[in-house]
Amino acid sequence: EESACTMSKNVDIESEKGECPGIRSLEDDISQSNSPTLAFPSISTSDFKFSHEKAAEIIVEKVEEFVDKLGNARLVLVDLSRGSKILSLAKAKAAKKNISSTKFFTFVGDITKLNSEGGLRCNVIANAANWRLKPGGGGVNAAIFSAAGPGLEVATKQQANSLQPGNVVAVPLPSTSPLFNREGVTHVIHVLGPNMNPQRPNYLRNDYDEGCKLLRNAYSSLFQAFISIVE
Ligand code: AR6
Repeated sequence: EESACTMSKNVDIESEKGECPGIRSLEDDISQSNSPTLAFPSISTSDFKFSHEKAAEIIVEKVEEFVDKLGNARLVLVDLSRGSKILSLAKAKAAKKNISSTKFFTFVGDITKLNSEGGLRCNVIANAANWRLKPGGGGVNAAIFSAAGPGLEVATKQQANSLQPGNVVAVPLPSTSPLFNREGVTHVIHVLGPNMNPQRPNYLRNDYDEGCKLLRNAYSSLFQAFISIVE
């Protein structure tokens, strides 16, 4: 018979493995909670080549700023691999600031399969979008548009045709979308982050004063949009 230990979910929070024979673990509480939850990828740190260190600092600064406005809602930073540098940086910085791990935690998994594969229900997910709000292009944007089906592009178009760096647009998902049905996602919030990749539009030429300002704006707008959806 499989023990609770081997069945534990891949929650990237401080694990309570030592208490594994217990009936409920912190991991179970977090996965099974019905609290409104925003899952978000680290904006700009892959294709857009933004500094991981600076991005982690800004993520945790913004989480700290919004944590008291969340009510019973939660913020979850997601990335694909256990070795994710951005997850470990953010986790360490959040711990230093004593941010409650029930309000903010990191999670390893595909943001389009959090419920079905990770057992983590998130009613809102954020997308690291491109300025045209178009499907494809790789990264989390391609994954979200593909998993959501064509309904996301249609619903996005009804809200906006393009996005400026630092801005977001919240899109209600049609109930026919597989992301809605399978994963329980009701909204996708597109975020356009600052770009440090010379091959992409709005290249900031390593101007981190401007870049950090835009990334702060992006997370403020994202967390505010999430709060507006759930309150
Ligand atoms: N689930 C969770 N996290 C993911 C997934 C996934 N399925 N896929 C990637 N990540 P990126 P950016 C993480 O490159 O840097 C696109 O082409 C990834 O490891 O998706 O803001 C758009 O069209 C990283 O931590 O976004 C834009 O043109 C984070 O998501 C451009 O890339 C963001 O990586 C945006 O670049």
